[in-house]
Amino acid sequence: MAGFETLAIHAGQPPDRSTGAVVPAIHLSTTFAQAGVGNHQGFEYSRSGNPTRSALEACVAALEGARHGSAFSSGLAAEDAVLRLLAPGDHVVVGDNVYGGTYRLLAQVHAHVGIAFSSVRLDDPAAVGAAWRPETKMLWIETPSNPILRIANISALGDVAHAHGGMLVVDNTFATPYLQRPLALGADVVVHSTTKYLGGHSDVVGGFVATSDDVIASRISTLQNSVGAVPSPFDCYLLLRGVKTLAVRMDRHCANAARVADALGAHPAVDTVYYPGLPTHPGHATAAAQMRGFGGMVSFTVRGGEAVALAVAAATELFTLAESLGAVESLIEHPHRMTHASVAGSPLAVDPALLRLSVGLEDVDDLLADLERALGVAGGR
Ligand code: P1T
Repeated sequence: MAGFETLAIHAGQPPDRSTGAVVPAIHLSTTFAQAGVGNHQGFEYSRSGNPTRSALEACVAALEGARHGSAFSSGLAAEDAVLRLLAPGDHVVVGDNVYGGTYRLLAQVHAHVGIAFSSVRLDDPAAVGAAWRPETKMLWIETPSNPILRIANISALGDVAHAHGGMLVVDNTFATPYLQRPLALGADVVVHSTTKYLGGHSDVVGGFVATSDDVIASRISTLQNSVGAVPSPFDCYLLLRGVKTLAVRMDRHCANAARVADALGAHPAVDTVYYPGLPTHPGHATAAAQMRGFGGMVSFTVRGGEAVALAVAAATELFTLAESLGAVESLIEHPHRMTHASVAGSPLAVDPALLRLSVGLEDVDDLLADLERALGVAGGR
């Protein structure tokens, strides 16, 4: 099988047979001519299937080592499709550190149709087994997790889920398939917010579901067509373009993030640094075993609590204060009030002194200078 970088550039997108174009066309057509009823060239109507989307689906599925992939209009739309695999009365065990929107989808949407959930720390597989109920069908994890970069052992948790007859879903948004391939480690389904590293340029919102299970894949594709949360052809083109450089971007994200994590760890205004590449991180050994690199996300708490955290977030200049992550430009955000506002008061609540960085691809010395200055301005020392 071809290597990752080769697949990222070529999978699902051979040169166009009729024109020789090396870049997939943006097929805007909503419908496709049929020579006779049911006699078509693989496409009928663009919600059900579109050539630009098919190229993206083949490409990202190949990167995840999956037999099937379905693209969605956002990460949450992809998650929603996966949760719709469940029926009223079913139960989900979810990691106790996940994106706020994932919690909101469970608590405010799927709970209302009878899907119960409970959260558990993932670092002890026995505790996850203990949280399993007779009606539990799914274990949902993020690793590294949003926002404090906890690491879960994918293969151990796959074993727990399978021993109970359930499925393991891994949100691979933070790692990307370049750094981690959950299906090869025993996961049943991978979900992505492609808005993040796969797009990589903060200009497209999207989601993805990858699986090698034919039954799950067929159900997801029925949901994709029946519910209709599909990405536009232009969004698919932007994602195909972004994915081509994923490997080189991730290498630099990892290198820059490691430098930032080291600098923060040595800074007197910083309390705790969360980065799985640090040997002191409790998940470091697991991350080193199941990931190719430690990723571009770094979180930290500041001494002085929320007020100092808000001041630092307002004081950085290169790190733009904004939600989202995974693109070329560096971002800073305050999870308690921003991305994780919906988990306030729940067992998933995050520390108000926490700041999250998406370390981008700028000159790392400029990034370090920006943080140093902001931590000083904010009166952290
Ligand atoms: O925003 P959307 O494309 O719908 O993806 C949702 C989502 C799913 N999974 C993870 C791990 C995520 O981080 C997200 C979105 N997260 C942010 C917008 C954020 O700033 O954390």
